[in-house]
Amino acid sequence: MSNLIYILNGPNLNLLGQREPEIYGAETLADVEAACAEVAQGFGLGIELMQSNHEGRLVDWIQDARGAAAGIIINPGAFTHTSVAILDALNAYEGPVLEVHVSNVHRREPFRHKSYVSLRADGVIAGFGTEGYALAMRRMGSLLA
Ligand code: CA2
Repeated sequence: MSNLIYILNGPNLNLLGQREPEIYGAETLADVEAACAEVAQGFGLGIELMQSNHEGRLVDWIQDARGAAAGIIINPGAFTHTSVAILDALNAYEGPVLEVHVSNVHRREPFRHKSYVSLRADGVIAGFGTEGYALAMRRMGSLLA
């Protein structure tokens, strides 16, 4: 099996560190990538971090993960709350799936309280800022050990 972890990010997360720092913090997706790569290395894992504003692209990457990635960490952005297609793709994936949200979605608008992806996720991190990705990476390492 591959030692690669896919870290998938949905719409607008390319803006991390550039807008709304009071909600999403000052770190960019490149900072997240560096932090996750460091944790992954300690577990003998590698990462591939991807971001798309397009639902179908995310579905394609989840399908690609079958046979190519040992686990998926995903922040689906706003698709968290709407996408049956992403849930279906994750349900067809055999490895561990961890869901990350930078903000505490449960303290925000009611429409953010529902996650389709949580129906499949093995664990969920929300409200730990961008540190949540590295924490999820650590958990992924122990799940795969
Ligand atoms: O808290 C999270 O990580 C979210 O997945 C982020 C989504 C939001 O729709 C979810 O409810 C919770 C939005 C991502 C927007 O990312 C931005 C980052 C910086 C500046 C503006 C938007």
